[in-house]
Amino acid sequence: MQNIKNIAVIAHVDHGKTTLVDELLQQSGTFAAHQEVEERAMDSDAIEKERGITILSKNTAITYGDHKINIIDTPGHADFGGEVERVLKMVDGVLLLVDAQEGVMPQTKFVLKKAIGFGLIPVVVINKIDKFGAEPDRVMDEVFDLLVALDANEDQLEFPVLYAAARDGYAKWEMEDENKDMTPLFEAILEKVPYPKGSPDADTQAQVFTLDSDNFVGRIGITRIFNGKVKKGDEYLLVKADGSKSKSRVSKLIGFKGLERIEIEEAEAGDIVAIAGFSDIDVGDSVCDAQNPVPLDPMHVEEPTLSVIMSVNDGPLAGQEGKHVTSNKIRERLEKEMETNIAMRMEPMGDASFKVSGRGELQIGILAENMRREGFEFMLARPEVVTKEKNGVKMEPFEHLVVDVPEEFQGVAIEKLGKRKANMTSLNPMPDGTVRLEFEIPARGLIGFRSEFLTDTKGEGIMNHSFLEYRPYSGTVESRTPGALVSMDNGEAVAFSIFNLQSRGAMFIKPQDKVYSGMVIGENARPGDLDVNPLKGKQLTNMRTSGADEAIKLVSPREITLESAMEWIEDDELVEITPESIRIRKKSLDPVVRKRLARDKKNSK
Ligand SMILES: Nc1nc2c(ncn2[C@@H]2O[C@H](COP(=O)(O)OP(=O)(O)OP(=O)(O)O)[C@@H](O)[C@H]2O)c(=O)[nH]1
Ligand SMILES: [Mg+2]
Repeated sequence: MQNIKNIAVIAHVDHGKTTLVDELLQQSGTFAAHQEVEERAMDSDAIEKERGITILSKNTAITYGDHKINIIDTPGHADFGGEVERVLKMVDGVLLLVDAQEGVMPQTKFVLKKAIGFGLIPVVVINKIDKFGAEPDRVMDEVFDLLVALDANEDQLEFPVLYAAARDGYAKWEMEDENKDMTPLFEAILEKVPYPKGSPDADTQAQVFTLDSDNFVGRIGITRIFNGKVKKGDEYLLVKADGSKSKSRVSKLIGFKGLERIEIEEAEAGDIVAIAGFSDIDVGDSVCDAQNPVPLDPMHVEEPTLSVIMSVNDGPLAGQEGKHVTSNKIRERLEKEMETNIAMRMEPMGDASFKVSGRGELQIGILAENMRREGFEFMLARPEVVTKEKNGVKMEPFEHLVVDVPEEFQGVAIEKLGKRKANMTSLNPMPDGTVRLEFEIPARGLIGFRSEFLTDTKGEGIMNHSFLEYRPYSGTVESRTPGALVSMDNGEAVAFSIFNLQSRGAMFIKPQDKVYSGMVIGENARPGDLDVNPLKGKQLTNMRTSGADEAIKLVSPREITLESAMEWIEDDELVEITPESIRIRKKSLDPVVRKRLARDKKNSK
C-alpha cells in the first residue's frame, strides 16, 4: 500500500485555508519550477475569484518525501457548512486553522464540532501570527475550552498545535522558534494524522463526495476509496442512496497531482481519485465490487434552515434580458443543482414557482447568481426560516452570532438585537479596542439585520453567525422599519424627478433606468410605502438652459446586490433577477390591490 494521508483544511471564513494550501503546494515542490501559479489557486471558480471566498470544497494531492498527501480545501462561510460536513467523512485528519487575532468564531465551532463527532484529532494551526493584535496564547486557550465544551475525548484534547503565517509561508511548533518554512506542518501531518484504514485486498468500496465534468468523458465522481481497488476498464456496481443499483465500467480513472489531473490505470484503498464511466453518478453514491457489493452509508448532512420561493418573472420587463425564462427551464436547472448540492432542497409549488432551501442567504444567492450568469430570469421572495415540528411543538433554527463593534456602538447593537429576540451570552473587550458580543438568536431575527447593523455601526461592525440548533419558536420578531418608494408609472427614470425624490429616502435607481408601476425604486426614510413618480420631467416654463439637467446633483444610488435585495425585501415584495439587472418590486403591481392589502394587514395587527 502507498503511504497516504488524507486531510481536510477547516476553519471559519477567511482564516487562511486556501492560502495555506497554496503554500503546501509550493513548498512540497509539487509545481514545476517554471509553473506560474495564481494566488489562492484552489479558488478556481469565477465567483470564488471575484469574492475571494471558497464556495466548493476542492481537492489536490502533494508528494512529501515518500508520502502522498491528499488535501481538501473547504469553504469557511457558514452557508457552505454542508460541503464541510460531507468532506469530513472522506479524510482521516483535519487542519483546524484559527486566526491568531479573531480567535474562535461561529464557524470554527461548527466545523470543529463535526470533526470531533467523526472522531478526528485536529491538528490546530493558529494562523496569521504576523498580524498586529495577534494573541496566540489567548486563541490557543479558546480552542482548548471549545474542545472541552464539545466533549472531545482524551486523545482529541491532546491535539498538536502549530503557529503559522500561511501567507508568509511558515509554521512552527513554538512561538519562540525561527520563522522558516512549512516543514513543521508537513511533519505534523505525517506524525499526527493516522494512515487510512481499509485494505486494498478487500472488496471494493468507494464513495463519491464531489462531482465534476469533463468535456470528453462526461460526468465524473471524485471518490474516496475505502477498501479494495479501482481499475480502469473494470466493472463496478454503483449504489445510490435510495438503494437503486447500476453496473458500469470505469472508462477513465484520474489521479490528482497539484493542480493537475493525470490519467492512471489503478488506485487503491486510502486514495482519492476521480472516476468516469457512470453516467448518473451522484454525490453520496457508493462504487462497489460488482460481485459482492457492500454499499457505504449514504451521506447525511444537516438540513437546510432557510428557504425562498423562486418564481417565473411575470413583470412588465420580463423576457427582455434573459435567455431562459420559463418555469420548465428553471425547474430543470434547479433539479440539476439538487443532484450535486446535497445541502440544498427544491420543491415545486405549482403556479410556476419553486421552494428552494439552503443554509442561508449567501448559499441561495450564489445559486441565483450562477443562474443569472447562465442567462436565467426569475424572481425571489423574502427568505423564510424552515420550521419543524417536534413533539407537537413548533421549532425554529437558532444561530450563534458574534459581533465585533467599536465600543461606542455596543449600546445600539445590543438594543437592536434585543428587539430581534437575541440573547446575549458574553461580552468581552478585545485587544484592538473593539468589544466582542456573543448572542444566541433565532435565524429569523437575522434576516435583514446585516444592512441595518452596518448602517448603525457606520460600517465598522463585523458580524458572523452559524447554525446552532433547532429550538422552540420564539414569537414575532421585528423586521425592516423603513417603507418603500414605489414607482407609479412605466418608462425611463428622469434625473430631475430622482433629484426631487432624494430627500424622501435612499434611491435605488439612476436616470434612464427602466422602471414600472409597482417597482420599488428606493427606501422611504419613513415607515410605510409611498407611491412616487420617477418620470416627471421639469416643466417647460422652468427650463432656463438646455444643459440644466446635467447640473442637477444626484446622490449615487444605493447599490443593490442580489443578497442585499433578498435581505431588504418584505413579505409583499420580490426581487426580480435577470442577467443584467436586479430590481425590487411589489408582489402586486396594481396600486389599488396594494392599498387594500396594506389596509387589511394594518387591521389584522
Ligand atoms: N496577515 C495575514 N494574512 C493572511 C495570512 N494567511 C492568509 N491571509 C489573508 O487572509 C485572507 C483570506 O485568505 P483565504 O486563504 O482566502 O482564507 P480562506 O480561509 O480560504 O477563506 P474562505 O475559503 O472564504 O473561508 C487573504 O486576504 C489572505 O491573504 C497570514 O498568515 N497572515
Ligand atoms: Mg478558501
